[in-house]
Amino acid sequence: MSTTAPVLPQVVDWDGIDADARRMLLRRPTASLAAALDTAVRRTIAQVRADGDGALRALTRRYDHAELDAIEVDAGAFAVARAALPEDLVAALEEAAGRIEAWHRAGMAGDFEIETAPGVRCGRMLRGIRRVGLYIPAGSAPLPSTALMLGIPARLAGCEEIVACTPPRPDGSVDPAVLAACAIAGVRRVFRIGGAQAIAAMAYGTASVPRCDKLFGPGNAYVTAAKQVVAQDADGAAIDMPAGPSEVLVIADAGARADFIAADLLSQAEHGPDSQTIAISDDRGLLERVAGELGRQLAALPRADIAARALEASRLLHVADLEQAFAISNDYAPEHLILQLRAPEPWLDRVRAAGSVFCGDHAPEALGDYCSGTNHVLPTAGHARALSGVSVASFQTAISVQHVSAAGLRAIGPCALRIAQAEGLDAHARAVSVRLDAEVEA
Ligand code: HSO
Ligand code: ZN
Repeated sequence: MSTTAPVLPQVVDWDGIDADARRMLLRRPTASLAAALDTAVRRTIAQVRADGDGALRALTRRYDHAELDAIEVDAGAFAVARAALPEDLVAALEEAAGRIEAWHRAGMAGDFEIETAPGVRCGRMLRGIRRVGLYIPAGSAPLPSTALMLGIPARLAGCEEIVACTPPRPDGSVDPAVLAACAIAGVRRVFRIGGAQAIAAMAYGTASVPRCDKLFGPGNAYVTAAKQVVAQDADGAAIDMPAGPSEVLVIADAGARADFIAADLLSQAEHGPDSQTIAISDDRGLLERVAGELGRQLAALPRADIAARALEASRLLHVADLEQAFAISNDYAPEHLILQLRAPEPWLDRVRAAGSVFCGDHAPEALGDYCSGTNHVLPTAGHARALSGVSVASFQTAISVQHVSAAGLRAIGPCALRIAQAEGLDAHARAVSVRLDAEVEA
């Protein structure tokens, strides 16, 4: 733990500062990739494309200090990992998996077909993306919960091949809880590689690692940069979303508890020094008590060092009323939004942009991180303005399909002819008229 006293956030009066100061207060760490990072990641990707498994072994030696024999985890290792875990942890992972599956299943879209004109039936067929690659972080903290959050919707989507990559420990093994979670989620192929090299392996394939069509999951700056690089390459892979440092924004009324709010901010702050934590309230006294609680609770945390660095960018904003709080939140578009309000439900209509919302005093973000049922892979960095969290749909494509009878062609063909004429696309018009004419002759 660091010896210097942590810098705790001060309460800021939103109405007392101008637009520039407001923008500065809510600015996230630069989303643009540092040039050096980009160069390093491109070099790693090139190395994996050129040397395949050999490059994976060399890079794992360099970055994870592990000597790999087989890159893939042995099929027998899943049962061994599970047996090595405390029973109550296995039970908790299984319990969480049950709720995560129930929620994701309830949200699944379906196929449909309607008759858009007599003799014209148009439908949609959902298909699981054939080969998907999941990244399970294991840097400062292995995250078995992420294996559940990615593996379960992938399985429900009907993906043919689901593979996962996770960095090995120095002895070459994978965290047993991550392996057990993979097994519970239905992910049976796990590779002991991390970082940009894992993303490169899944995007382009090597002798050991199958090439994937879409890559999912959070990761450090290198993983995130690598995902963006492969997503821009037509020969690479699609990605779920640009992942960034985790964020939470709490809106609290005068009846909220300062210790609950501080605990929620700290649960996000302990993820990493660049985590973003904001609390907004119309009660200045409450926010001042939150600042005090942050200092008190921080001291007791094993990861106080990390959390203290994140708190340097924490904001406690005093607003005139809750309307203003929701306006700020919608502009910021937080990954997680916690409403510590006496009556949160009527306010839900005001929420225009957020990854996941937690209603009331009894809904800490940590429940959504693990086991309420919702997904914890969510849009950060303001992307919640236009993107959604991972769901079954993230692992599927929707294929449209149409059936047209001769009567259907007669019914809608003239419409196509008229528009083709306006666009000056004669071959389009002919593709219709040649059939209409054949109908007449027949
Ligand atoms: N809060 C993280 C998810 C997570 N928390 C995993 C604990 N484990 C990003 O939403
Ligand atoms: Zn978390």
